[in-house]
Amino acid sequence: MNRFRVAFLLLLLGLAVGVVAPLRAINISTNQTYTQDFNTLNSTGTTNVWADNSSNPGSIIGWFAQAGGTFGSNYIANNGTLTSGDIYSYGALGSFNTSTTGNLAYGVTFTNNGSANMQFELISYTGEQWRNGVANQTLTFSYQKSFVAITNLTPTTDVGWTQVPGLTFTAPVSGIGAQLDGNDGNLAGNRTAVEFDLKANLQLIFLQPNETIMFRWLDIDFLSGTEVAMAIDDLSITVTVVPEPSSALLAFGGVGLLVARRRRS
Ligand SMILES: [Ca+2]
Ligand SMILES: [Ca+2]
Ligand SMILES: [Ca+2]
Repeated sequence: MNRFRVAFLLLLLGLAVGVVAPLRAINISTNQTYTQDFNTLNSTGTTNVWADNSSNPGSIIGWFAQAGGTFGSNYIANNGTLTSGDIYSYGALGSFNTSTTGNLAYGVTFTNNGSANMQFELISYTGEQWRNGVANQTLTFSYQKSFVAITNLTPTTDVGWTQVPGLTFTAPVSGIGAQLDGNDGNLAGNRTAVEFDLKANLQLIFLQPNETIMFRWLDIDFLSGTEVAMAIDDLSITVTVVPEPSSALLAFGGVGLLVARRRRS
């Protein structure tokens, strides 16, 4: 049996027992800015099928949405007037908690499929509020890294997640009086530009070759009050290859070598 046939059989065996690495969604290996405007989410309907990390129409590759309770794997396209607990499309990716859904979370994964370390430098998005409620409700931003695929947003816990407070969105409007009509989250007073320069703040997030990261937005089920509907839109994530420190050292060493040679000559 030649080597190729052995390799092929091993691949088949791997597929059969599920040991071949699962699909990892968004690969990064070069300097790039990932953007997402969520405009491919369905804009009508209350039973739109949500599939994690899927290219199905109405879902988005690399994106996950999960509930601490249940949301039925459907999402609702709406303008803030509905109060069913669910994942929502407001032209943005959002959520509204009830006791049935419990906490809701959504997030996006990236995998470093290159040979160099990568660093996340800048993350920005627009936080939109599509329904009013009690004050100070947030979409809490955090991340988790692993050398195996991350598919679980674990909406009921912060264990294993590292928060980046500068990227948490706090709903800008409070006041239950306006509750009945919903908000237009695209209006200036109902949205907040959230941006955090990880590089300038010396909080670069590194990703080693073959390592995966999940960025998570968590919407807590606010048990003792009236829920706010929040969403994220116009996300931008800038990632670059970590500069090789050795190249600077090599250049320095080269200069040293040159000096030594000149002295000798
Ligand atoms: Ca949008
Ligand atoms: Ca929007
Ligand atoms: Ca909430």
